Amino acid sequence: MKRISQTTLLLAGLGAIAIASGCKAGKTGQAATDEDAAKKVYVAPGKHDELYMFASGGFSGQIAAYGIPSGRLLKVIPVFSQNPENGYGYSEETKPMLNTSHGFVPWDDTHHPELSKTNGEDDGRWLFINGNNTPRIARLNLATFKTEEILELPNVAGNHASPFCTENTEYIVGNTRFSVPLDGDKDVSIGDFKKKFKGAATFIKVDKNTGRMNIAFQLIVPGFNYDLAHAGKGPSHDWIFFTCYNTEQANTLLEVNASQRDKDFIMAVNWKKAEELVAQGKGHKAPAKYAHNLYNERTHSATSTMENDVTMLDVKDYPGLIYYIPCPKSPHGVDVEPNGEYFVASGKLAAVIPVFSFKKMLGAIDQKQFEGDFDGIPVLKYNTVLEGEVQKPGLGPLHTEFDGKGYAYTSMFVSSEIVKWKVDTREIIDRIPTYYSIGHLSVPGGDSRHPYGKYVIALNKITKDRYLPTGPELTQSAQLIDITGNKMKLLLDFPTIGEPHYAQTIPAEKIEKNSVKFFKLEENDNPYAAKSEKEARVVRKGNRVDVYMTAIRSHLAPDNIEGINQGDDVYVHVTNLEQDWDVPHGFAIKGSNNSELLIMPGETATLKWAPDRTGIFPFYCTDFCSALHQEMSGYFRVSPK
Ligand code: CUK
Ligand code: CUA
Repeated sequence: MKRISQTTLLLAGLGAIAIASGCKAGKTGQAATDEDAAKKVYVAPGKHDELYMFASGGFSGQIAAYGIPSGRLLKVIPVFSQNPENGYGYSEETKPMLNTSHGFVPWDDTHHPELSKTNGEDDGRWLFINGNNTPRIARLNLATFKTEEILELPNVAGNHASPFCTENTEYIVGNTRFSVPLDGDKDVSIGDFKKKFKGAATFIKVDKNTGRMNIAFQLIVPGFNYDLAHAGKGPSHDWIFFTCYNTEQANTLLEVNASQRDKDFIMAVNWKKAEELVAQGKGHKAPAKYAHNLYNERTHSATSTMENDVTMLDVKDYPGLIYYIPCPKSPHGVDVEPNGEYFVASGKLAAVIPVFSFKKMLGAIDQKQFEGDFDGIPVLKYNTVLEGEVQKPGLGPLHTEFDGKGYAYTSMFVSSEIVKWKVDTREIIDRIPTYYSIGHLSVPGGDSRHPYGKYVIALNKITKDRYLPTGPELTQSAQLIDITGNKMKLLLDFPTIGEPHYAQTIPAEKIEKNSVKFFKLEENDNPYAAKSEKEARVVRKGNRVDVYMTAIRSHLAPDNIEGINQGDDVYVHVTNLEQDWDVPHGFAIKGSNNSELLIMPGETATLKWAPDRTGIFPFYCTDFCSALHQEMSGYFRVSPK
């Protein structure tokens, strides 16, 4: 008890010191001279950035795409949150994307973007991202920068250890941050945590061609707090590693209850073996209610399906499926180096960074080097799996990425710095302060088999004095650091949206080459599409009115609409007839309680409107699309019932 409260004080104190001393250094910056740094981040007008960085929008629920090295924000891609800017989650076509077993949930908390991989390399096809709160995983298509699929996870609360993918995107995983009783087990006392609360390591099969996700199986694992994960590669291809804390299984995470043990665990899962067991028909179907939402790029609309069960394997019944590896105090990140031999965990309350050997792990399993078991699951001896420790790395190690040249970069939350160390000798080479309180960091391709390297991007939690003040809430921020030399050099600060927990960064050419410029009108299968002005019309059925509207520079058709009554439900289906790049049209109606629509060329989108009073209601195009943009408007006349 005494020891613990001292730890708490120590950490709190050191955090304050780090921020205070950072403030001083922050005024001047350091390392690279301003001129050198400016040259390295300057992207001349009309020129493109070298890389895309996809950063989580944190509690905005979205993803943001930035150009690197300039740090310019290119696009906010709506994922889990409604986005009035383009009608995502407001249009009739996209509302089903936000459906869950709890109904319509138009917000979430995103943490970890994950690029799809082929042979362990980022392939630029899809980007996955977790919804932490109402547990979901989304898949974005990087040809269109649209969210195409959202899958809810049953039996899980706080989908944090997610969505990390295996080497060929065979699976992406999720797991529970807050252990809860399984969905079939309702109304359980919170005091029954140890007996009834479980983790559910979720394996989602990804279709090679379409990217479509389906839950293949869930592993019932002990009720800990599962934090992060990373899949093996090369020799460790068949395995995936999860960190977990609160191995005390306390139902309150006060340090006195949940951080007592000297070590928590890394959970090593042999997913190949689990896959084989499921193929043999092992496991059981368990009741589970979860939504699966799919966007169709031909109809430009989403459908939502509710699923009823899931295949579960209780790991207790299948020896050899998982092992626990002790890991110093409350491990957070777990990262696998490019060769797939070493894996690194970062205990945020730990004084060292342990580096484990996959070969040694297999050896220890072979020779049954167990220090005991947890609920029947073998716990390997720390020293039999350990390759070595990075000594005195700093305070609060969180996450590690790799440059492919034998170096690792670890973020230090409490001492606000990045530490560069050599993977094979675990010797510290360099350190650089970050402003302030870094969470994740991103080296382009830094979790792949062949990192691109060149930069590390610090994703920070606090900005204090780095920018002009904007009231009590300041921007979140990222920092671009050059890693081409021996010493890291700070090049640029740039603001981000929401909290940029993690980002993945990829050479631009991998995305650019697939980029879709517009949707083909002849391929538009939306049932409400009007493919020429001749098809523009108004159709009434009872109190439902469907307006089939077209938009083309510089005309909305029809543009004078009478015969609407108060109490009608009006569905305005706007088809953008343009067949050219970068010509969206917008659509908004006075007093509508939905947002606007922003319709891409060749696309159809629908705004539902229930006029609340009689009168004349103008509508107009909201996107300045041509010299005659102001002419793209019209009137509704709403008459009494
Ligand atoms: S987390 Cu934010 S610093 Cu949600 Cu991956 Cu580690
Ligand atoms: Cu169309 Cu402005």
